[in-house]
Amino acid sequence: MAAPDHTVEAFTWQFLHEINYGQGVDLDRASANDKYLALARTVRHYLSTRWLTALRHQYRDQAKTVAYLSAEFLLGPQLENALLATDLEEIAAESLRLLGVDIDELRSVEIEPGLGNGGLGRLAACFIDSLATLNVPSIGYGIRYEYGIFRQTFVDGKQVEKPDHWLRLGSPWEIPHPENAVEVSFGGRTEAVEGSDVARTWIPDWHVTAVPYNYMVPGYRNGRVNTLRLWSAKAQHEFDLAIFNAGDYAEAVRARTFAENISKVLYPEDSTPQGKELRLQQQYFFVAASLRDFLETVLPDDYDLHRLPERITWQLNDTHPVIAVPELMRILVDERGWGWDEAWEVTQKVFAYTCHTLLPEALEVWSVDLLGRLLPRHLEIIYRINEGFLEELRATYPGDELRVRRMSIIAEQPERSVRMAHLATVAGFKVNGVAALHSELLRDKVLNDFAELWPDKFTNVTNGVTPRRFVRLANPGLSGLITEAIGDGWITDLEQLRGLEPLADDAEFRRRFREIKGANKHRLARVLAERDGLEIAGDAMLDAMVKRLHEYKRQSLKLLHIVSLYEGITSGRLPLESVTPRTFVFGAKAAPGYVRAKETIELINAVGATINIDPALQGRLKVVFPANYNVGLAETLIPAADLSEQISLAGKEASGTGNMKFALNGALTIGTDDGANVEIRQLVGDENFFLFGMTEPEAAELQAAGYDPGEYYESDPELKAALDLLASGAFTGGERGGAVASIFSSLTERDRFMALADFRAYIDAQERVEEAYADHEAWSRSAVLNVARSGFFSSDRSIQDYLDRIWGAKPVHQAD
Ligand code: 26Q
Repeated sequence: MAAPDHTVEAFTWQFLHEINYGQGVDLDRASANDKYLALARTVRHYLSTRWLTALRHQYRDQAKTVAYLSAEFLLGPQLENALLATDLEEIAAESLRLLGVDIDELRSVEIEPGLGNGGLGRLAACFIDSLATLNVPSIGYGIRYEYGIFRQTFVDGKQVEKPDHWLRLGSPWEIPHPENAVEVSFGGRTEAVEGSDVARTWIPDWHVTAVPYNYMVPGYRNGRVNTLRLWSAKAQHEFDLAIFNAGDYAEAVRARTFAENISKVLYPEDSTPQGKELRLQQQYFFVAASLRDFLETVLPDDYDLHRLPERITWQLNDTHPVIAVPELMRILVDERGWGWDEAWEVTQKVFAYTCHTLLPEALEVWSVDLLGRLLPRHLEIIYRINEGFLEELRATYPGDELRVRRMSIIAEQPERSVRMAHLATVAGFKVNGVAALHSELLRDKVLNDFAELWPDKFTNVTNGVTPRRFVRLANPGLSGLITEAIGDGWITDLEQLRGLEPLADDAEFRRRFREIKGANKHRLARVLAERDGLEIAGDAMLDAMVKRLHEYKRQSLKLLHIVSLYEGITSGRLPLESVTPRTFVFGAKAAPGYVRAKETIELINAVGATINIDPALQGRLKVVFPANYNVGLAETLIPAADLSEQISLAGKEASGTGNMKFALNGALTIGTDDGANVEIRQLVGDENFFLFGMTEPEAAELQAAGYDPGEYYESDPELKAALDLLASGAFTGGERGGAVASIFSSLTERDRFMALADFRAYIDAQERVEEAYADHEAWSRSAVLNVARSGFFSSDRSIQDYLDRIWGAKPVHQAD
């Protein structure tokens, strides 16, 4: 079937068809949601033919496929991206205008799928966009959480979480395929198989059905539509029926709920995983379903699995899907009757592992107890893999039992458990970090023993972001200006932004750049007024810190800067006129159980509430913290920013990707030498970046020598004044306990992230910012150069690096 024509008439016909027959209403009685769903389905029609072609090719061709296994895909709003990819923006606008439908109203109806926590999930979404745009045969596999990341609200300035029932009005972007459902099993025991010393029979004691929901992933105007397949858990009919027949109705319903709980909700922690059983169920659930799907649905029936490495790489997005390793071994050894060595050889050639952290507490570990109860056969296989691995280690390092213990997949302390990062590193044919510094630290610190053993296994792929969503869609003004100057090739070849460099010296270009920035600020002001009832000035410097709330990211250091400015002005140390008018914007969700993070939010809101109404400031400083920062808000906020805050303690932020989005939209970065900041600074140049703070080796040294925050507190009068003002209850109506006392003592007593040690350098850097900002022309020159020199941070480049260094897959330009 052919797609509808790219004409206003064909589009309109399709849209009205969807209104009448899809939604079953007349246009003049249609609700905004009716119209939104009809519009979405209309766009879907244009993609379907291409999608079917891609699916057919995937089955027929022998091309190598990349399967991106990720527990999170933080997709964000879909409508605009689909319109952009299909080149239907103008046609849709004209069609709806003629019909008298307000397209902006429809946009505001869309509820974004928030199926991720932050960086890692959003990266997965950028990567599938780039894979499609680069024409790489690929599938994303993940979980269709019924509830995504919680909706954040503030009550008296404190975070209160609300469930994100994003599917309540239905999603037009997914297509369920119950006929392709697969069974996933859990629990039970294992038994010896007669005549085999490696295979065992797993006799599980409960099962769930995994139902795939397909999402279209359109490439940018290249006719390719890839698939994102998200799994939803459904109770097996027989399961409850048996209990039901036994007469226990309540138990039958409970059992159904139990099974369907698996895909119910996204875990809102993005570090310090809690080792919860349900989380492990989720991991095995989506991985087992995905492997089976690929082996049985995507591959031809008679496919010789010895040749699997020619057909697939399973990319493990962090350790969350690493249970795929023993699962593949189980399929080959137990189900297909392969020998151990032959199965291990193939297994070691199909998995590659991306690590996204440096924090030891973020490395996943599962207690043997729990794993053995839920997946007894997998635990046996992990033990067996470890046996072979330790044998190899003892042969390589005779007598070095300390090393063997350090490297073992099984930890003995504090309880016997499986180290998922070790399993991933042993099984993966490649291990990569997500920025140059991060990969170095992985190699030299976190996974150093492994890098010594297998130096060639380790590599770097610096993260990137999709220019379609984060420049072209988010910043139409800047996109237009760029295209006018250098054509529109940059949208798929971001290095072309280099062509803007000479225009940094062109006064007229800079003027237009500033005009766009100003318009973006006014757009943000409108959105914040409507969305959050917040008021910001349209012309102040916009200083943004948006990211998950975590101590290592140091939102509290940003807060100290604000308090210090306020203290300076109110004490007379800083003349009011000398302070640049600024709007500080925060966006951050705290994990619901992370008390200190929640206290930091409370304090930011308290400081904001005080500063925003203090007449002594005459409106020069403003602090806003819109609740529920998400992809949609990011798209309005980032293009409006002048200053991007990337102030983590050096050696803690693996990469950061928000930093890239800001630079690409012409914000200057104030940042530490951490994660991808390092590469941003190298590319944009020191003159166009505000670097401050300890380097990673300096931070490590200070940590080792014994960091004493008291020293900084006592020796820097401005720091002391700011902290004392905070502690005095000046922002909390005289209240000195609670969040105030807690954050004060966490900063001044023992702070793993040494915020006070970088305070002075940070304040000095902020003074350099103010000076630089005062010269509008020089500032906009720097901003333009940030744009021109950030083309490297396209996720297209990241994916090309994965193709070259890890996957060995190639783009396939498909004919119909
Ligand atoms: C694991 C087990 C149980 C529950 C939750 C989790 C879990 C979930 C999400 C652990 C970690 C995450 C997310 C981590 C993350 O987003 N890391 C970020 O990844 C980005 C993309 O590579 C980097 O840019 C950031 O530096 C890194 O912090």
